[in-house]
Amino acid sequence: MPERKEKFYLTTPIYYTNGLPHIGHTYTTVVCDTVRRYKRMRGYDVVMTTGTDEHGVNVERAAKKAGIPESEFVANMAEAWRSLWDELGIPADEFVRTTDLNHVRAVQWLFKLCKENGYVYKGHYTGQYCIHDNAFVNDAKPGDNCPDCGRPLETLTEENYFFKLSAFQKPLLDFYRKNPDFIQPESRKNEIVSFVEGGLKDLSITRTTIRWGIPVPGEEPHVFYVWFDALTAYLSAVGGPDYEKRGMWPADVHFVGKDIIRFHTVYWPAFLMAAMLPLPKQVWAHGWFLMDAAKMSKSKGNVVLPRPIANLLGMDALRYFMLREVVFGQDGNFSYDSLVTRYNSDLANGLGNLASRTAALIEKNFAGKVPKPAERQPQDDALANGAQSAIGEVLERFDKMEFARALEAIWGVIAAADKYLTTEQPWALGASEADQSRKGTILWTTAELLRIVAALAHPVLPDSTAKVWALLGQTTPLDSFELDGLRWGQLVPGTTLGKLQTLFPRVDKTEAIERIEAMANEELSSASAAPKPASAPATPAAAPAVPEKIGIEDFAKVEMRVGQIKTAERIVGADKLLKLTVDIGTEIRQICAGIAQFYEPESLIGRKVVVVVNLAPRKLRGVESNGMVVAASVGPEGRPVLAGFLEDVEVGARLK
Ligand code: ME8
Repeated sequence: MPERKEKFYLTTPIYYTNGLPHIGHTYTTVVCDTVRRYKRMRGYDVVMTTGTDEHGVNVERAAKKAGIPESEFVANMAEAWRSLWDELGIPADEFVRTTDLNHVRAVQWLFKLCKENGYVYKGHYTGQYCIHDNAFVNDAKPGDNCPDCGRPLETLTEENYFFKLSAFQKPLLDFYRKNPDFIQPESRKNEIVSFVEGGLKDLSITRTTIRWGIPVPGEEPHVFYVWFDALTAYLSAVGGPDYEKRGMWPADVHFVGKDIIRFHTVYWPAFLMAAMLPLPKQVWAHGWFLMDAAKMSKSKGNVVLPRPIANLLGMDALRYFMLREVVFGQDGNFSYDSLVTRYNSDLANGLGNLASRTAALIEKNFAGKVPKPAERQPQDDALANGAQSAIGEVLERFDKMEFARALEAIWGVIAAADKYLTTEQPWALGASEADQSRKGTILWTTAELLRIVAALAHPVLPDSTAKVWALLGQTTPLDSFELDGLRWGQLVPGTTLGKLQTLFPRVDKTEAIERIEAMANEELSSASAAPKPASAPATPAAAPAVPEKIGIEDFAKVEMRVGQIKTAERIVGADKLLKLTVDIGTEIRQICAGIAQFYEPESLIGRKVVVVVNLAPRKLRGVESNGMVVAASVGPEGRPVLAGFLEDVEVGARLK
């Protein structure tokens, strides 16, 4: 049996759906994709997860504003995120939506484990609440106004489930000590360690004032609150309760921005410890891309969109810029000016020019076939040695997530080759045998160097390096090429070159910036004009839109009575339906109800329910149903919860 490759599981954050992706989100996803490609080239079995965080009050509000049900709103947004990642060539292997049923089950399972192990209890949460927006405002003080609508806040107390985060201070500190690489970069680790040393308060993990969330089983109206729900997505993407079968958990690295490091390095390991599940190996928190020293945000109107840049300069240019310009872990400034400057200098004049010069010279002098190197001179060896030692350095830099340094080393090799060509001047050599042979050595050397550059830079520049690879007549796919086998000297003389294509056409800076900005403005204005992304498919609504108003006479047409369930049984071949007999005071009715997945038949006997008694009879799966038992449809999965009464009521009483 072939040995199983070593696994590597990495994730981006699970992004919020109340906005569309900008280059900040693109940055994390590009980093993750780069590491995925790199690890694949090092022989790992890699899975990358991204996804959308779709619950909470912000989504409730955004959906309301768009005039569509939440389920439809998030389906459209998730589709917009997913299709943008596809378009940009950075799709995840697993795209998890927090409204996916698998995820809902995983969150409920994690909660159950934490509760069984004694780390969850019921308590009360008091906070500043906006009646108008139906939401608590974090960090507000009594007397504050709502930051969203400006109305006065009220102090409100609600029942919540709490997670005993306070019990994890010591276990977390021990864990950080035993796993010194868990939090990266080092500077962030110190910050987290002092935060935890300062003491941890228990954490409210459910809400009763939010409707759009994952229900806490048997505890409605409790729904899970933000982080307990979202963080679990990393686990639900690779099997949830069945994670052992897939063999990917624990994650090898979670890539996040510094804004959410605390949730990933304090809450998340604590939840997992409480559930006695394996902990992720590393959390890497990078810095922010800033615009004029401010964090990008839609409300500030300073967002940069990835699509216009990718359309004009190519996605490789954006990837290169993001990873080269900023030291990974630190903040960096984004400007179109430096983007286009780097594009022209490093890509058009650097890699692009070296590839086209080399290919054109081989084409002209050796009929498009890689020449054979002859006797080497010291300058050839110097170039070869430089490229060979760059291999080791670049791999080490990638291993440490030092992307800018890795690229610097690769571009150092490119610059050396440029210099070499300029000094050796193969174009000035004549047609004599000695000159031809020297020319062959020079051009083989630069072509071999290009092959090494293409392989090393592939994780960052997947499209253009694949073109260089094909240009050099290499037939094995570059993305499965094993970097461990990369050595100087493997380019086979006589290999036929592929077709020369311009990799990075030079652009005029002012014109390029104008065009990118014009495309971005167009995209931003069409996104704000149409809340639904054009490409998104319509999805069935789980929650109804606000219905038209009706008069009392219409309501009076519906006759509802108190009924009592006498018998309940499953229907063969219909796994959602139960066949009930219900006493409605005047008679016993047979009624089918779509509640089989959530109620055990025995538990229903004797229960008093609300029955619509004047519905026309109909057949469900061949069984006659004469009436309807009323239930609420709860949460994203539309879980039925039977309506009932707190006081004892007489069977047959009419509801008015
Ligand atoms: O926080 N520069 O989602 P989110 C760099 N749903 N990276 C940036 C950035 C910027 N200017 N802006 C955003 C959430 N990012 C939660 C996460 S995870 C279980 C739940 C990136 O849509 C960066 O990775 O607000 C940051 O942490 C993330 O987007 C925040 O994404």
